[in-house]
Amino acid sequence: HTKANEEKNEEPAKTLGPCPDTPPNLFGSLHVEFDYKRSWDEVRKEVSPLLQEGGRYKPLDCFSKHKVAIIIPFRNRYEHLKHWLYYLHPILLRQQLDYGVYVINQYGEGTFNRAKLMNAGYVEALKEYDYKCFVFSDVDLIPLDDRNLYRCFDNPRHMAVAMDKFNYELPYNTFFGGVSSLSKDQFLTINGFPNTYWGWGGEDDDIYRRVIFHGMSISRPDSMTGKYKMVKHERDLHNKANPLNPGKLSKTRQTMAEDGINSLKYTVKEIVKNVLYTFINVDINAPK
Ligand code: UDH
Repeated sequence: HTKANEEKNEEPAKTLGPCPDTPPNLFGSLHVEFDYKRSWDEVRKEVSPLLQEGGRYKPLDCFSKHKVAIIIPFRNRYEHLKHWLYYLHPILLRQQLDYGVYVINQYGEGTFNRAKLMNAGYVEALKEYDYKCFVFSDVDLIPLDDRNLYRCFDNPRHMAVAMDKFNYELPYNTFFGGVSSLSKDQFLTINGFPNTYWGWGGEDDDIYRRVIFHGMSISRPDSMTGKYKMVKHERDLHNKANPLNPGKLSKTRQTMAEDGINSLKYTVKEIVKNVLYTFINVDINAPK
């Protein structure tokens, strides 16, 4: 009880104890369905009372050591985003994270580039807060178990290990697609993600190789905890499978040092915050 506090007539500052390592109020397996078309108002009503502007949250009753930015590469998938926000915010709250949700929108109609958008998201999130951990998530993937923790581990983590569309199995052993987490240090160690994978395919395998080539291994939840449900969809416009991408993988060992966060170029067109997320529209110089 300090004199300064007395003069301002304030309570003595209380320091919060650390949140428990295992969040105490998790549900376990979850029911998820995409048939119901809920309105944005419903989503906000359900999840926003506890959030701060920009889709930010930190626990009020304990100190969270997990400062996590969730990065979603995005263009024109608002129905999926609505499902994502409706299901994920309550999960992230229960996991007692100090987190923010960043929707990184690719400006214009050019060829999509998932990995470059995730690089831009990393840079932009760090301008806002001292995040130590980055979860990179496709907009259409919802975890079916809240014990799948959206935090970082001793090694880069592949989280979407059992997706419904792959029969709840890894499609192949080195798969690193869908949802993953890397600490700031791990991300910088691999020079971030490649910027040069335009269109669909290959970038997730390049990231996997970067991790292995830097002497790290992949951490994963078990196949029960790591279940995901994907919102079914057709291939988007301007994101065709690029036949040039697979061939680039044989060169990752050479290219990773100069193609990554150290060569990233983009411009921010706008940043818009609402209660559910921070929307960052970026021009990544996409080819037509
Ligand atoms: N994304 C967008 N907008 C796009 C393209 C991609 O938001 O126009 C984002 C989104 O977060 C998506 C992620 O990039 O979840 C990955 O893209 P994807 O969903 O196209 O990749 P996926 O491998 O599907 O999941 C490929 C098309 C499958 C077509 C199957 C038809 N039966």
